[in-house]
Amino acid sequence: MTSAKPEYGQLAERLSEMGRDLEAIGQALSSFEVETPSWGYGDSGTRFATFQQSGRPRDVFERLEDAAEVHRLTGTAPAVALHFPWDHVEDLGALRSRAASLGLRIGAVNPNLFQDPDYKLGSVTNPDDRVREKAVEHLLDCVRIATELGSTAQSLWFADGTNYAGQDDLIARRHRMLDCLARVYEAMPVGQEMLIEYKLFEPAFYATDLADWGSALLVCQKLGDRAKVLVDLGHHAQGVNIEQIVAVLVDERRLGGFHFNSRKYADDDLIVGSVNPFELFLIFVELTAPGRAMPRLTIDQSHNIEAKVEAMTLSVVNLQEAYAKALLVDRDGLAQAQHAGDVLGAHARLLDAYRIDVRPLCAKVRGEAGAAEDPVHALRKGDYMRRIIAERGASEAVAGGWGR
Ligand code: RM4
Ligand code: MN
Ligand code: MN
Repeated sequence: MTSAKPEYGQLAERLSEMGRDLEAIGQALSSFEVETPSWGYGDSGTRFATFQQSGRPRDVFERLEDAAEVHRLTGTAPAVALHFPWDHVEDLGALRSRAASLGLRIGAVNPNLFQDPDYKLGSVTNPDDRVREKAVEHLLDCVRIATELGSTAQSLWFADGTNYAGQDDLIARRHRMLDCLARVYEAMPVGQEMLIEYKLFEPAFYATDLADWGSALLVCQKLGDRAKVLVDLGHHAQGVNIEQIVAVLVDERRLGGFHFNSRKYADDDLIVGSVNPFELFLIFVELTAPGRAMPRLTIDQSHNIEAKVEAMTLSVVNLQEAYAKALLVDRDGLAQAQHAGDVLGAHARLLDAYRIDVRPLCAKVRGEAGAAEDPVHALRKGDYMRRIIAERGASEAVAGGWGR
C-alpha cells in the first residue's frame, strides 16, 4: 500500500454509516501495545537444524536494536520480553538504559529452567531437593533481575513432566511445584505479576506437570491474586476452543497474558495470524468485550526459515489488524441477536466485522503515530537490514546454538 488516504476515506465513510465511533476506535488502536520477544530475533530453529541469518544479532543489545526497528515501523511494540540466561549481561543498569535510549522498556522476564542438564527429570518438580533448590534460586534471581530492569512480570514456563507411566508420582510433583512457586511468589515485589504458562506436551510426552489452563489456574489460585495464567496459542490439542478459555480466564480475572504465534500441527511458533486469522480475531473479540481490560500481549515465535525482523514486523501488524476488526463488532446488534436466539444473525455480526479490510485504518493510525503506514514495505525499502548485515556480518555456514 503506497498511500492509505483514498482507501481510508472510503472505509471511514462506510464505518460512519455503520454507526461506528471512528475517533474512539482510532484512540484504542493508537494505544495498542505488543511485547516482542528477544529470542524471536536471535538464532532459533527446529530440533533438526538452526539456520543462521545474515545480520543476526550477536547479543541482547543487538536484539534490542532489532526490537526498536520493529517498534519504529509499527509504533505498536514498545516492550521487549527477555529470557535468562540467554539475555544475561553483567551490567543490568546498562541494559535498562540502552532499552530506554532506544525508546523501549523491558517486558516480562522469562526464566529458563529447561536447558541445564540438572533439569533432565524436571526443575521445580524434580525429586532431587538439590535440583529444586537450584531452580528456585534461578527463579529468585529472575525476580531480582526484573526489579533492576523495571519489568513487571515473571513469565514462567516449565518443561517439567514425565515420559513414562510410573516414572514419578504425579501428585508429589505437583506439591513440589506448589512449594517452590509459593517461595518465589512471596519474594516478588508487589509491582510484579507471576504469569504461569501451560503446555499440552513437549518435551514431556506422557504427563506434563502443567498441561492445561485448568491446572495452571489452580496453581494461580493457590498462590495469590498476582499469579495469572498465560495462554500460548500453540500449547493446546488440535481443535481446542482457545477463545472460550480466554473468556473464562478473563471472567475469573486470571488472564495474565498471551504468547502469540500460529500453529498447524503442534507448537509450531509460526507468525501469528498466518494459519488461523479467524481464531485470532475471535480471541480479540473476547478481549475487547465491554468492560474488559487488555492483558499483556506478547509474541512468542521461533523464526526458522523466515527473515526475523520482517517476521516480527508482520506479526505486530497482524495483531493490530485482528484487534482493529474486533473493535468494529456491532456489540449491541450482537447482544440483541443473541437475546433473540437468532443463531445466524449473531454469527453474522462477527463475520461482518471480520470481513472489513482494516488495513487503511491501521495504516492511518500508524502514520499519525510517526510509524510506517505499511511497515513491511518500509522495512524492505529501508536500509536497516543492509546496515545490520554490514555491521554484524553475513551468515556462517555452521549452524548456531538455539535461542541465542
Ligand atoms: C516453550 C514456551 C515458552 C518459551 C520456550 C522457549 O514452548 O512457549 O514460553 O519460553 O518455548
Ligand atoms: Mn510460550
Ligand atoms: Mn511454546
